[in-house]
Amino acid sequence: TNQKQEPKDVASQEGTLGAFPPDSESIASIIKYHAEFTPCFSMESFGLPKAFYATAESVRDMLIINWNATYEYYEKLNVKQAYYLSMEYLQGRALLNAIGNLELSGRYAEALEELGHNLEDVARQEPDTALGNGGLGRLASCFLDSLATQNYPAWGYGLRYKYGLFKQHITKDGQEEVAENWLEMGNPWEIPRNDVTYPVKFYGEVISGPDGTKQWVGGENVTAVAYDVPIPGYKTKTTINLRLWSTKVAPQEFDLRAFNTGDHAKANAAMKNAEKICYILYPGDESMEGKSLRLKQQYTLCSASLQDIIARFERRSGDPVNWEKFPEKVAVQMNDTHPTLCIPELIRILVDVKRLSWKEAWDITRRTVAYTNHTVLPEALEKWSLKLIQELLPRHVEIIKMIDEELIHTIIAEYGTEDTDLLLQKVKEMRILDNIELPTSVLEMLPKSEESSVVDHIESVDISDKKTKTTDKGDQSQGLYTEKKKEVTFEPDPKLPKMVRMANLCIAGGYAVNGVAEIHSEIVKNEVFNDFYKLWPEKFQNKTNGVTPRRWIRFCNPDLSRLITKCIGTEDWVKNTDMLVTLQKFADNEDFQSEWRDVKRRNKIKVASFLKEKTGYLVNPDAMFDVQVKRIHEYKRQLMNIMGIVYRYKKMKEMSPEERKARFVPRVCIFGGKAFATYVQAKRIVKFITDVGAIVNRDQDIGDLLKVVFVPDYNVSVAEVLIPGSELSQHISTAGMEASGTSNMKFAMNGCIQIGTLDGANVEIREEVGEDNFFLFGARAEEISGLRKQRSEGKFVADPRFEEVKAYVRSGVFGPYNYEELMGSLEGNEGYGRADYFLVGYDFPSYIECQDKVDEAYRNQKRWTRMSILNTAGSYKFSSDRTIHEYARDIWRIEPIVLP
Ligand code: HBZ
Repeated sequence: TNQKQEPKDVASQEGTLGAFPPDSESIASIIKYHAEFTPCFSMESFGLPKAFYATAESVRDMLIINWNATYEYYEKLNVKQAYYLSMEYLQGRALLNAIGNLELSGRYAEALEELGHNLEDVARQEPDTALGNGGLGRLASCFLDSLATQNYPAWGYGLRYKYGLFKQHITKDGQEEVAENWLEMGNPWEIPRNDVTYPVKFYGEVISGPDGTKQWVGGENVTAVAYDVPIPGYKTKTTINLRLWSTKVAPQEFDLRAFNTGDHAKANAAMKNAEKICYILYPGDESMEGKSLRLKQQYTLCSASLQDIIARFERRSGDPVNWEKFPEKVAVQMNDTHPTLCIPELIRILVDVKRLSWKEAWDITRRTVAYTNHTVLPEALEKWSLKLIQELLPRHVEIIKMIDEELIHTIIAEYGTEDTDLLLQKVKEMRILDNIELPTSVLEMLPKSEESSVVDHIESVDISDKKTKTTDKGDQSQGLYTEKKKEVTFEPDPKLPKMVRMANLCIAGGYAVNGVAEIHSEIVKNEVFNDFYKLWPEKFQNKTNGVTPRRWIRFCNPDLSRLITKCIGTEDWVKNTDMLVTLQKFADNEDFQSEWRDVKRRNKIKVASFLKEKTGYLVNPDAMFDVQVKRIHEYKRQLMNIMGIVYRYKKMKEMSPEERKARFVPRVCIFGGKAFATYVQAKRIVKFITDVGAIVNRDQDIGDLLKVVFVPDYNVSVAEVLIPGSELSQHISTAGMEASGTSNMKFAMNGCIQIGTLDGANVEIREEVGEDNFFLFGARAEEISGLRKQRSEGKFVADPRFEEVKAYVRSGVFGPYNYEELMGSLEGNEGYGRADYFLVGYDFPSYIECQDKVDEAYRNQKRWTRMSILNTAGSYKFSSDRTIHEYARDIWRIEPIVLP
């Protein structure tokens, strides 16, 4: 028969942390079993790709045992579960993380040795799971690790994009994007659940029943299929789930008749249309086309996940279902506004399908859903065209309109109808719907048009009738996120699109709203969403981000981890980072310092060989490794970094070799990060950095004193190599613009000292590691708007050193490429993306002066090592275990459940 033989070792496993963890011999036999019986590769050889695949499948077996046990236990106890809904997860590689969490790394290394392979080489075969753009997606992945490790009953929901974040090639023209086909060889970690499917509908129409019920009918139907990715906790049996949805054509949509009559194109169209939804990750950070597809993606995530959550709730409650209890069993966290449609979708299911009243459904929703904000940049706050939503999701528009109406009534209750000017201004700014007439129920409460002072100047407007004549009011409807305009009118401007502001919907529909670092949460409360804060102060919270110490110290930096464990006397710090504070006592201990430096040097050597392999550049491991890795964005100011380097280079060139050596510490300046494909200015910055590198790196006068390297295709795995081997890391965003940052935390954990502005989590990192161990420069958040104003009034006088750098670049030293757009963006008085909106020129002098202090500190290696140790010691707060604990306690109200 072709029946598969289950190897005894797996079948008899009581979970990998049970009484009999497999020894290396049985692991080797399980790996061989998979290579033979679940082959994804040809049979002749047992090369590295096949070895990786079979190894991963053997690990997956163990994870499935724990996954099942966890699932059954939650089911039995009917516990409250949190669900993290995110359009992005940046999981990176899973193999070393999984066997590390299962405490089987040593045995796996031995097993593979027996089979003729080296574990590290095998692990490098794994492609990065890059279903995200940057910080927001990586945060979601760190959260999953912390949830599992701390035994919290929680799941992640996301989309299984066929193509993840693009691969970045660096060519002579700068960045080139190449599709990332991460599923090409199959994905050993996923468990397809062909029986877990839900219908997802688009378009169609809403029909009303005689009893006032609504039905959404017709349209296009696709099927969402669940793919489960087990997420193991560290040293615990708890294995939670990341459920990713893929889409396929719904059976009724496939036109067999067309196919049979030879119209293959027609028959295929529906299939392609359905599959297209999960083809490709939407690259964030900037707007682009394909909006309808993106909205379909967002809705697919919300609809499939909620149907799944509701089905589980119903199954676990038994008959009859008490819907009142839904919020006691379910908490839904929206990772930014991308899953906002959760709100109307939950209401739709409860009202249209489960037949609850509007009031009941709205009440349940407002006790179930919570929202995390990750940005205050006006252009990044999502707005959707009402027309598009109307077309795609007609029933949801009705629901959103009802929520909007309810919100307006709340605003009226708050401000009264006495001062119409004020009331209308608040309504206009806080409404969910932008540039849309007011609902009749609201108009009825307001004084008639002729009594209203604000509409005096508008001719022939009959508000109660909603017939309006238009006047040219310019850009008023954009008022909420940009400048507040004084004039308030009722009538929509036909020249402006009607929009839905997703953040406003999240705040109205969610029971909690949180920012991701203290300074960011303050800006959310006191500036961007201040009106909402005044209305519902109890909703607003801060949850400072964190990163998992498993991936970001224990596994990526084994040498440092060993040293820390030796110093603390236990490995428990990996689960309880508060213990890292103990390192403070050893900061001045010479022996400890010297061991600490040795570890760093070994990691730097690894970085050096990595750079050689990826870029061809040879760097000196004794130079200071100075790193800026993150998405390329103007507000993150990679441009300031490279201009600082150009200044340094120019000064070096002006000096004699002796002077140069005495004045500057040798540095290897490393950049990495992807620019959004159509973000032209960001791509120019990439090109500029690589051009500077090309000139500086071959300059014989300079030699090892300065190297500039752009690492291509920065991703999670590259970060795991670079961060442990870095010494200085740059977090230099214009103050008030970086919500939190999370790589700053990873660098601190790995003993890197930061140069940074008082922005995002830098503020808290500096507090914890101590002012003396952080290189601070630049304007503060509260000064920024004043500085921009000064500039627009032509009052800014640039530092001569800044002028000198611009002129030097323009002189053509770095090649024939036209840097005019880059340099020009730093000049003039007006406009976003121009007139040095990000204040590079203003901060430049304090930045380069601060860099001198960095050199000075580095010359004294004892001082530097002390700073480095104190950074690791002070990083204890930035474990995502702490963050998740706070979410669980303050927002989700869930308790850890330890499996028996
Ligand atoms: O979220 C980042 C913030 O910029 C960063 O400061 C913070 O630490 C991190 C986690 O809280 N935001 C993003 O990464 N945002 C995106 O990647 C994004 C993705 C899709 C979009 C918009 C933004 O449509």
